[in-house]
Amino acid sequence: DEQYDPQALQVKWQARWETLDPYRAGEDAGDERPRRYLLDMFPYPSGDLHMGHGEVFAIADVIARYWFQRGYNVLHPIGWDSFGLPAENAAIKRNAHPAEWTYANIETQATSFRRYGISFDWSRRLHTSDPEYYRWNQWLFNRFFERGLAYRKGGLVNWCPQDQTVLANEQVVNGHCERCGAEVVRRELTQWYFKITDYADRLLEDMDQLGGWPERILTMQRNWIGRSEGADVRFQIEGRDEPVTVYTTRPDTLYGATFFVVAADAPLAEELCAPDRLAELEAYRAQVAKLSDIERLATDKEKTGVFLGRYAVNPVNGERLPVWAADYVLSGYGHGAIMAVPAHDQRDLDFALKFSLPVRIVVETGLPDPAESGVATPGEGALVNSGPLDGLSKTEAITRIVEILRERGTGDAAVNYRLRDWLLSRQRFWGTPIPIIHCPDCGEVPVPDDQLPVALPDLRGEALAPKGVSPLASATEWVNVDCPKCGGPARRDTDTMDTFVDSSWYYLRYCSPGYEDGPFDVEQVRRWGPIDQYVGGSEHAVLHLMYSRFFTKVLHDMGMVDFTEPFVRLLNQGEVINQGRGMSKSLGNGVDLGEQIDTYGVDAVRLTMLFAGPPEDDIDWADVSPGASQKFLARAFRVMAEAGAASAPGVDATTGDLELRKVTHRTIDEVTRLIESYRFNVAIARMMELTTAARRAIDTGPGAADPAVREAAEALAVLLSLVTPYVAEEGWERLGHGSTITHAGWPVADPALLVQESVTCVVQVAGKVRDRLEVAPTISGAELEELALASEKVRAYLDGAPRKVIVRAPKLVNIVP
Ligand code: ANZ
Ligand code: ZN
Repeated sequence: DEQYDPQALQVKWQARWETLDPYRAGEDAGDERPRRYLLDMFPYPSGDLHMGHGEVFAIADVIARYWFQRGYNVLHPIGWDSFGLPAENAAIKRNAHPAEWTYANIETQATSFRRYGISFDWSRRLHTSDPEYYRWNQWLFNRFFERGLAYRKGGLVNWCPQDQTVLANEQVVNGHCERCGAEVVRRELTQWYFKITDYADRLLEDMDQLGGWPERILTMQRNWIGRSEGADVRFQIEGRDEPVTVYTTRPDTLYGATFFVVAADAPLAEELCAPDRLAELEAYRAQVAKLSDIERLATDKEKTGVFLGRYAVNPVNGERLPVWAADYVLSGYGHGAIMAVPAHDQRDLDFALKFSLPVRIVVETGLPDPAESGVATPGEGALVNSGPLDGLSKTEAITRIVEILRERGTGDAAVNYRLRDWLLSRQRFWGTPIPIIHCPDCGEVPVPDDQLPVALPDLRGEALAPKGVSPLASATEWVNVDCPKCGGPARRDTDTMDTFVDSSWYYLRYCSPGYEDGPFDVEQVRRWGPIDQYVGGSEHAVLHLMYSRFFTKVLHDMGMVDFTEPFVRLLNQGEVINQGRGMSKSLGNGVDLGEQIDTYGVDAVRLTMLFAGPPEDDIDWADVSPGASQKFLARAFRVMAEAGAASAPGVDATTGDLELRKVTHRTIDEVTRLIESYRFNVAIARMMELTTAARRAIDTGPGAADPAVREAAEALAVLLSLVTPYVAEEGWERLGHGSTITHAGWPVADPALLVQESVTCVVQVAGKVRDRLEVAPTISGAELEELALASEKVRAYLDGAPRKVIVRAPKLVNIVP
């Protein structure tokens, strides 16, 4: 039977793979095969797999299957990032437990993954919402706590009024909650933090190990960390003992400072405020509290502020600078206060012009006067109006002013970061309980390791409704415990961890998923780590991908992993869109992965995903044709089936048709290089050409029984096995091979058959064919003309120089005598 029936192949081969278990990683320590670790960002169980999953998992699977064929011992695990808000919101709506929704969706996705033919090692499956997993989140929290890397502090935090929980800075996108889109507000709360700022420099420096990452992601991380160099300058405030320090990247402009600004929401504003202006400040603060940092920093925002009735003293020239409170200075950045240099900083200039404050140029840039143009001049130039700095360049002036400040004890060089500590506590239920007990006498006491996990209490439905404090607080019996230290009455911490904690180390757990003596077996991680190739979306650029790097470094410092970067290479796939736009319910342009598979078959859908373009590019489903993919696969299937029926394995290919052999070996050679460089779409185009060549050899060439046809068909099966495993398996079986194609071995191109192909060029004299030349397909017009005119057969018809030569390289030369 030579009918291509994708659904029948799926049923047949899925069952075989279940029994053969061909994708299990070799665990034997004596296994000498080189190891490779491939990882897809694990899915969130929000429902069934969608088109985006279809793309990313197909991409990663090509790489895994290529490594299998090359003989590597491959680790390609799967698990679920199964804590999080959607499950909780669904549970409230349905008066159920979040676990019900979560684990049902996990089963749905697992079934779809198996059908989709992804080469996972299922024996390593994990779910972060299992107590066996989150126990180790708690264990790791305790280690961080011991090292001073987990701490609690009060301060202004981002609060999502919709989800009723705090958010990390990384989860606030343009002032809105990353999850639900609600506008984030600021609240004063005591929360748990991880001290990621201690690792800011290493997160930057170690980027030189990340040559295999997209430059775009590195840039985003670099900007997020936001390291800048400058100086801390201490200003005395009239009528106050304590000086106030400001951070500036431009200490060279110190003589150009004409006023002084503190963040309106900082406690300092209140401290510095003259008593008769307090009411005005309070009113202003109420207005500022409604704004996000992004809005406050926006350059086009109308400047606002209040004068505090006080003066700061410039440490280098004794000038009195009026002190203002304004929203464009942030409380959480630098020292929450600035020296304002309106001539050379646009925000300061906007403020100065609004409130009629002086503008003094101290860097001569040759540009129009900022006070008149309204445009600040932040560029380079010679210093003026700056006493000892006059005439110096910006760099010289910075060095000099830092020396001066240091001598006088009023300042020093300083480095500043935009990166803030990672706020990790959440006031929601479906996450890892923070393993801390609050004791009135002993303070924060970690739950002893041997009492972990601190399992979630059994709450469901209404009890989970967001109310601003964690739902765990209502589980009285769970909350009230004895202090592990003094035995006195104490209370459990009722917050849960940000789910990004779960994903910060899951890749290590896969190396020893059942391990019970720690989060992972150090020995196994040494064997498999770091991850050779990570595949996933770029939406995690400064979230998961930054947190994971941080965790790895801490674990390195604890002596638990011997590398400092978890992901050697990173591939960010594009999105699957439809009609030029992201798929969404409101646009009604959603495409369902399951339906596509039902219609065209798994292989055709996978092929379509990969053939659409380079993996980094978006795929517009309106522009692709899974139907055409299916037709191609039917042709490929028939080539393999006919070759299989006409000859047996083991024939001597060297006796086969030379033309077809050349095509086969050239295809192998090119596809190898294309797969290595992740140009899967071009590799597939080559496979299509090979199929066409084999078809032609069967129909109009030496016939199906020719050894070259078998050679072509066998190569085609293995090449296709990376992309379309079902048809490849069936073809391989029809070609007379047993077991599974997964480890058949990558074909090797014979260099002798890679010599460049030639084309026949027809040479005409006065419209009649006089010679045929075998030439390289890439020959230039000039070369070809020279060859044609040198031909004896042509010269016999020429009497001296021709009147005209028309060259159509490489196929035709027409000579007019
Ligand atoms: C004086 C000055 C003159 C500045 C000049 C810039 C240009 P980065 O590079 O992002 O670190 N700044 C300091 N603390 C601030 C805060 N809490 N809120 C808002 N702005 C703050 O930026 C450092 C610069 O941002 C500092 O250098 C300061 O303005 C401002 F011609 O000081 B500069
Ligand atoms: Zn105690």
